Amino acid sequence: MFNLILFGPPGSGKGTQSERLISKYGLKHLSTGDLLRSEIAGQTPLGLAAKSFMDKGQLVPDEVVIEMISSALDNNPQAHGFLFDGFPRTTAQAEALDKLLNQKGTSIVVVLALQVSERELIKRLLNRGLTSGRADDVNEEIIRNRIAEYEKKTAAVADHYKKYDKVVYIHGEGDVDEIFVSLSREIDLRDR
Ligand code: B4P
Repeated sequence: MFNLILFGPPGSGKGTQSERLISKYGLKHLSTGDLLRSEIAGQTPLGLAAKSFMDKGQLVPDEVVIEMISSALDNNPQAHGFLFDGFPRTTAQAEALDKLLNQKGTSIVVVLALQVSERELIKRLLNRGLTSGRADDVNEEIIRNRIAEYEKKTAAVADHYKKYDKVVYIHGEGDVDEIFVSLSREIDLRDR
């Protein structure tokens, strides 16, 4: 089983590159952002609770997100591997993920970390806000909150996986196709 984490700050291209990678490698895409937005659209109790955090640019509580991923793993027993997008976002989430995968006799093979400057992140997210309808993309203050949450809580996830020598940094600015080639090269290097 080939499991990878696509890692990086908000707007670094995780969603964009995930779409391409799952179609090339046949992985099951697990995006906590997408899962949460679908709970919001369905007006479920989980979605209603998550919305207040997301609209402010804050992280949703760990236990909510971990439970959601745990169910998604259980619901996809036939998957050849998972691409985790936007998860884990805290060290507690990373430890929980390692444990869940371990119980299934598997683990994370590689963490591909996209690097993009803050100026470019803000530009991309404001631009997406023009058409996405996402409440967390329209306002620069909320975008800055999301980047601050990333620095405060999420950057440490890379340190967690560095202990196991699993992190590879990828330059995430420039042509989407070229970034995809760089990501694919790292996946191809690791025996599937
Ligand atoms: P996410 O849905 O994960 O939102 P994101 O980080 O903004 O997405 P992404 O990084 O994938 O966007 P992309 O670059 O593809 O999370 C939203 C919220 O959900 C969080 O703030 C949090 O509240 C909550 N949440 C999610 N997961 C959670 C968790 N595990 N724990 C707690 N809370 C959680 O796209 C950005 C834009 O850049 C697009 O418009 C794209 O077209 C553009 N772009 C991409 N690549 C480009 C390139 N190379 N050049 C130019 N533009 C590019």
